[in-house]
Formats: sequence, structure tokens, C-alpha cells
Amino acid sequence: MGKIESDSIANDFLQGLLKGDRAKCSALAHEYLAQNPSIKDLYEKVFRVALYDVGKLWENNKITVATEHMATAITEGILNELFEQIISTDRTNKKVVLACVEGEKHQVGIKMVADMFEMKGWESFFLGSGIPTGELIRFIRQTEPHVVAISLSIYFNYANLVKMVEAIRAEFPEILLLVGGQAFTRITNNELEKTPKLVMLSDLNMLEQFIDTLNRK
Ligand code: B12
Repeated sequence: MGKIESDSIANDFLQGLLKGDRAKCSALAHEYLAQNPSIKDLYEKVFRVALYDVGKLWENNKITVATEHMATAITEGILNELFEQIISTDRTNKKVVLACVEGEKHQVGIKMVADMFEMKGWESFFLGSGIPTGELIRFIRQTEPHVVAISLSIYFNYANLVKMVEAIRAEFPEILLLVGGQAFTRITNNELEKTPKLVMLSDLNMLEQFIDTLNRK
């Protein structure tokens, strides 16, 4: 599917979100997948694009907080609705735990990351937002995942991320850490780059390549 078609579906999807038309948004998602059966493209080229536009409209006071909440809730609902298409029958026996950094409320992006792992045969444990570091560590101890993925959207949560990474590293020196999220475009002096066994990725295309590499090991 060409760029123009994705753009126009993203725009129709955005209009549906702003009107609160969940049925239309759901139909558009299915229509997109009928033409291009790539959940990754649907997420990157339609959902992400539309939600970034929602952010711009909100920032410029063109829409209310209520409309922004509704748009996010509809998108999260559709992510859940697509879950049947996401589960892969080809399982890898690998596990990933995913969460937002402490203090971070933006959880749509990391949910998409969870779905990518699930599609690639991993068992994903999506904890979303609001998980304190101590509880995350306790969960990692119980589940013994191969990868822990953390999302950061707001740069003022960066200090929390550094603390969280240090705490996880102290207890699990071997675990592979994966971090990402839009805040990294604003962070110039990223001390986390020096952390051993920590990978930073910015989108689902890079993530797909990364998971494929892990799956070959
Ligand atoms: C919805 C939303 C909210 C909702 C979130 C609800 C929810 N259930 O998630 C609520 C209302 C809670 C919210 C609150 C706030 N928000 Co807000 N929000 C948004 C909005 C409109 C959409 C977020 C979203 O879902 N994007 C779509 C996803 C798919 O994109 P993504 O997160 O970037 O994820 C992609 C990649 O980054 C990557 N990725 C993400 N995480 C990870 C992790 C790993 C490991 C990997 C590999 C990849 C990866 O994969 C995804 C797919 O490509 C954005 C606009 C925007 N630009 O995103 C603003 C936005 C992020 N919010 C913003 C702000 C300012 C806030 C508030 C501070 C507002 C306030 N004054 O209260 C608070 C902060 C709350 C907090 N402590 O976190 C700003 C941030 C600007 C900045 N300074 O960084 C934005 C950009 C809006 C704007 N243009 O001003 N927000």
C-alpha cells in the first residue's frame, strides 16, 4: 500500500476519533488490514500518525482534553479488538515484560511494542502505566523474562528512567533492557547509552528487525 493511501486512511481515522465514532475507526482499521495485512504498518502509519495529530490539536487548543481522552480510549479499544490477529501460533518460548517508566501515563506506544513481540511468538506481559519500580522488579523476579521493555514519552520522566534502569540492572545484570518512546528525540545527553545490555529503539520497524535477530539466536 502506498504512502498516500495510508495518509488518507490516517486522516479518516483521525476524523473518526475526533467525532467519537468508534465503529468507523474500527471499520477503517479492518479495511486497512484487508488491503495491507500488516499490523505494524497499521500502528505506525495510521494509529501513530492520527494520535500525533490529536496531540498537535490538543497542544494548540483546537480540541478539548475530553476529546483527546476519547480519541485515545477508542484507539486502545481497537488495539484490544485486534488481539486475535496478533497472537502467533509459532511460539518462541521467550518472554518479555513491558511497562512505562514510573510517572509516565502514555501507554499506547508500549502496548504496540507488546503486540509486536506477541506477533513474533513471544509471551508478552504488558503492565502499562503506573507500575512502581519495586513492583516491576518483583514481577521480573517471578516471570524471569529475556527482555524488559520500558517506554518514556515525557522527557521530565527521564531521571525516573535512569533510576529504574539502575535498579533493574543491579538485581538482574544479565537481562536485556529495551527502551524507547518519543521523549528520546528531546534528550541530548543520554547517559543511558553507556549502560551494558541496553538497546534503544525509536519505532516498530526497528523493533521488528531487533526481534527477528533475537529469534534467530
Ligand atoms: C494520549 C495522550 C495523553 C494521555 C495518555 C493516555 C494513555 N492511555 O496512554 C494522557 C491524558 C494521560 C496524557 C497526559 C499528558 N500528556 Co500527553 N499525549 C497524548 C497523545 C495525544 C497521544 C500519545 C500516544 O498514544 N501516541 C501514539 C503512540 C503510538 O506513539 P508513541 O508513544 O510515540 O509510541 C511509538 C514510538 O515512540 C515507539 N515507542 C514508544 N514506547 C516505546 C518503548 C520501546 C521499548 C520501544 C522499542 C519503542 C517505543 O513505539 C510507538 C510506535 O511507533 C500525545 C501526542 C503524541 N505526539 O504522541 C500527547 C503528548 C505525548 N502529551 C504531552 C503532554 C505535555 C502531556 C502532559 C504533561 C499534559 C499535562 N499538562 O498534564 C501529561 C503527562 C502525563 C504523564 N505523567 O505521563 C505532550 C508531550 C510533549 C513533551 N514535552 O514531551 C504530547 C506530545 C502532546 C503535545 N503535542 O503537546 N497524554
